[in-house]
Amino acid sequence: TNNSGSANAIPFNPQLCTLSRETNELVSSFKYQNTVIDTDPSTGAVRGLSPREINYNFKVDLSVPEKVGVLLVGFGGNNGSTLLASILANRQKMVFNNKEGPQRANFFGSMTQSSTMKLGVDVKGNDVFVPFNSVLPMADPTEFVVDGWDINNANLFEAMQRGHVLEYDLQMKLKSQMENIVPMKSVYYPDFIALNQFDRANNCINATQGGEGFSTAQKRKDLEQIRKDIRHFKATNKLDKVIVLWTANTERCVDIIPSVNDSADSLLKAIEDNHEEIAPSTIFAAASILEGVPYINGSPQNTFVPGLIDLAERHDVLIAGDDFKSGQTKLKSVLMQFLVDAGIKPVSIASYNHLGNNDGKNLSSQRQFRSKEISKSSVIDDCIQSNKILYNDHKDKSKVNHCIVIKYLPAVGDSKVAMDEYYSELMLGGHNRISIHNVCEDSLLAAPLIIDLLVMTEFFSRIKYQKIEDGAPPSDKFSDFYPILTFLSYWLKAPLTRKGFQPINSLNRQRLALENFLRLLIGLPPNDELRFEERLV
Ligand code: NAI
Ligand code: DG6
Repeated sequence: TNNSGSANAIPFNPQLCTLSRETNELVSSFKYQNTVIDTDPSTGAVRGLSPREINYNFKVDLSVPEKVGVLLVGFGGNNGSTLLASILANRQKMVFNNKEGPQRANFFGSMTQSSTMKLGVDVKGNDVFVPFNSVLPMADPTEFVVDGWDINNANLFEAMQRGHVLEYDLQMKLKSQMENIVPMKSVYYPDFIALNQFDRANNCINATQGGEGFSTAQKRKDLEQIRKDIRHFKATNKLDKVIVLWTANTERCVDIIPSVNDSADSLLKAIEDNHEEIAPSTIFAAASILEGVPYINGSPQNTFVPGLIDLAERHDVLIAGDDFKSGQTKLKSVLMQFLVDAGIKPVSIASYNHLGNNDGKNLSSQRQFRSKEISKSSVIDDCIQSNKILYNDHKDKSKVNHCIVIKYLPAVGDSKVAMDEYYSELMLGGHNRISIHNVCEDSLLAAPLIIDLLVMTEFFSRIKYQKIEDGAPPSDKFSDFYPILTFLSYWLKAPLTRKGFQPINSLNRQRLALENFLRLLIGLPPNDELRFEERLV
């Protein structure tokens, strides 16, 4: 009863799981239990409870594909070049020097590579933790085949140097491998990213002849070229799977217009018609979906308009977004939950950032900043909605005054400074002020998180489920996950969510869902922290 045949794999619970040696698939049974609450619509008072149980079978393909390909949009940016450098450095177990002496390559900051989760207790009742990625077989990111597109033609060594993220000695050790890699030509429609990026655009498939301008009149052709790039990448590298991830500049949001981007058909027609609300990110997302390749949006723009979601549903392709949740917002999604769950009432949160990298330069433009402001603001919504004692409609006190400021200060480079003040109401009119000052290389937070998004997307693409209806005969028909992969919300600021459902932003709730899902796949019950070994005699 070993889940992959490898030496360090965790055993599974044979009472709830069956391993097929023939197909190398693990099937687990799980009774999903929830409670349906009947509330009074006018007062919110609970009128009744009905426990609900649904039986599911989950099937995990335990064979990790040998070759997983990753295509980054914005490959030559700080995140893109840092990601490639981290994969190469870890693949070769590099040791490099900084002012503190020799440093070993690692993936600190990656939940899948560097965190553990509680599996159970030992015979004495003490907790036992195991590496997160040891519970079931997951792809090894050091084996990812990485390529991508950029509107700028700098090679990846130049891109890494330009980013000022990595230590000089590491850059030199990676030079010979990175200087031969040049991003593929990309799609540039100037209206979507800041005007201050214009000079960077020298590697574009839609450059006009002579090279001084950019055509926005051949969007269907641009789409076909990106589709061709994906197919070519897959074929030439003999890849089993490919994932596309947007880590290019933040775009302005698009307008959602009936008959333009509100359905899959209208969106495809709008591409054909070169509609002005078709952004480069729309082209990349549509190309990926049409090629059956998962697409992750690491930036805040609303790429996933209803038409794209419809397209993903139609082609049954995994999508996730929006905007990596790396530093300030990740902390906010913990602190907000801590305060509200403690019964303390945050009344204002002021979040300031200054940074000097190209991301900051792009965000110094109002329309691109607005995309970021929206995603950074939404992260407190679920906490506010969860507590009607603190946040109700009386005296217009249902909201937190929440402001987001981002300033571009070239001198600080990639070392982003984030300052936050949480001002909260305590009992009997008292107040509490928490101030946070957080400085680090932004891309050293983002790259490990990109690794996690890729590893988990590949993992979820190997899982299928079936719902067991009462009295129905056994069936071998299993379904894929619903395309919007909300299990990835842990890594995303403004989680894209299925229509009709509210996003979960609180980090601990997001992590709990991931841990419990891994547990049920090996036949273990959800982690409840009841600790009766200790608490009951
Ligand atoms: P960057 O500015 O260094 O890199 C972006 C790259 O995208 C540039 O090389 C640019 O030439 C390229 N680009 C722009 N438009 C493109 C297009 N249409 N096709 C292909 N390439 C294009 O930015 P960085 O720091 O790497 O961040 C990337 C994105 O990730 C930004 O949108 C940022 O807001 C987002 N993000 C970053 C986080 C972090 O912690 N670093 C966290 C959350 C989101
Ligand atoms: C400044 O806010 C620039 C942004 O791109 C952020 O650095 C990025 O979105 C990360 O934000 P956070 O809030 O997760 O640290």
